[in-house]
Amino acid sequence: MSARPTLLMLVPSSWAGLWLEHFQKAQLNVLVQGRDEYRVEDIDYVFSFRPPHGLLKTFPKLKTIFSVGAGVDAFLADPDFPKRIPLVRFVDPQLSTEMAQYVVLHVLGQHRQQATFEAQQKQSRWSQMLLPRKTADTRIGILGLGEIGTMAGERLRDLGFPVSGWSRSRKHVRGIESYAGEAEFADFLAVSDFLICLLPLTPETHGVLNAKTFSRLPKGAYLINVARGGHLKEDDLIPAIDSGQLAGATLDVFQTEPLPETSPFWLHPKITVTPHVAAISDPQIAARFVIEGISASERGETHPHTVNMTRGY
Ligand code: NDP
Ligand code: OXD
Repeated sequence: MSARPTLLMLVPSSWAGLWLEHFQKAQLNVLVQGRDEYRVEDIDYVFSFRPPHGLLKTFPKLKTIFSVGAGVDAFLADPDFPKRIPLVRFVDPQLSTEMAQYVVLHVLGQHRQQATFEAQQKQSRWSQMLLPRKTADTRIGILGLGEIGTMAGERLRDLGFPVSGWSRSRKHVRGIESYAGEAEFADFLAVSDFLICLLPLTPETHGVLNAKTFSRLPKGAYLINVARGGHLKEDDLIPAIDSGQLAGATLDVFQTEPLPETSPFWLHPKITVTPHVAAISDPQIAARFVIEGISASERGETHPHTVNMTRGY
């Protein structure tokens, strides 16, 4: 029996090749689900994104589970998820930077009416009549002021937007107004001309983007959902846009992914769809994160990004 810990990669087979080379120098036995034979009792660590339900509970000696992504809802949706095993989520400044870029891109695109100018260009039309709303009057509301929400808020703050954030606990971030808990939710929505969802998906946040939430926003607010499809009550979105309560939406995540061809979101003129690409975990960085996490676990340390099973994030 080898003294090296054994790591099982539980990812789609098309992904495995992207990751394997980054584990080559690590003192680990690395196995790939679907490619390698193994005994369940030999698996010490797993890293995965959307593991098949029921599988993780079959490894009797598992020490830690690593999530390839920042969001861990797909793990906790498994009714048999072994909650006694530490689940470590991926936290990475590069991932947060790319998420913040996505948010800034879509806020600025809407704020500066880019779609209208592109349409005018197609008609060879020169019109300077579309002045943007004042930046200082365009209020940004970020649902979830965690690793990613804070960075996105800071970037928008630095561009001159007034920024607020809603979280469970009170935050103290320079230039960002903090709203905390259910009691302050309505006040937060009332000052959000852009509503940007960066919450984890938990039973408490499921469906938070719904008709009632939209009705509490200033008329003509713009929605960006970059967190999880389960946050949005999809049937409530188009009526809110068509009534003018929302000016439109940018969606990177959906209840069903890939987004079905029949979804009305694809062709709605005021909805921008991207295929869950706001940020993609970098295999080299994530492999290093897992290797260092395994070393810490072998030393008996608790990882700082261990998911709190009671909160679900
Ligand atoms: P964090 O855990 O760092 O932040 C979560 C934030 O949400 C915290 O501020 C937390 O409050 C707040 N929150 C959680 N539950 C509630 C609640 N019930 N009421 C109020 N506030 C709540 O997460 P990250 O910033 O790292 O990631 C956020 C999400 O972004 C991920 O879960 C994932 O779903 C999504 N994501 C999407 C990607 C994409 O490509 N589209 C890529 C990466 C992430 P508090 O601080 O008080 O605990
Ligand atoms: C993540 C994601 O959670 O890519 O990191 O969605």
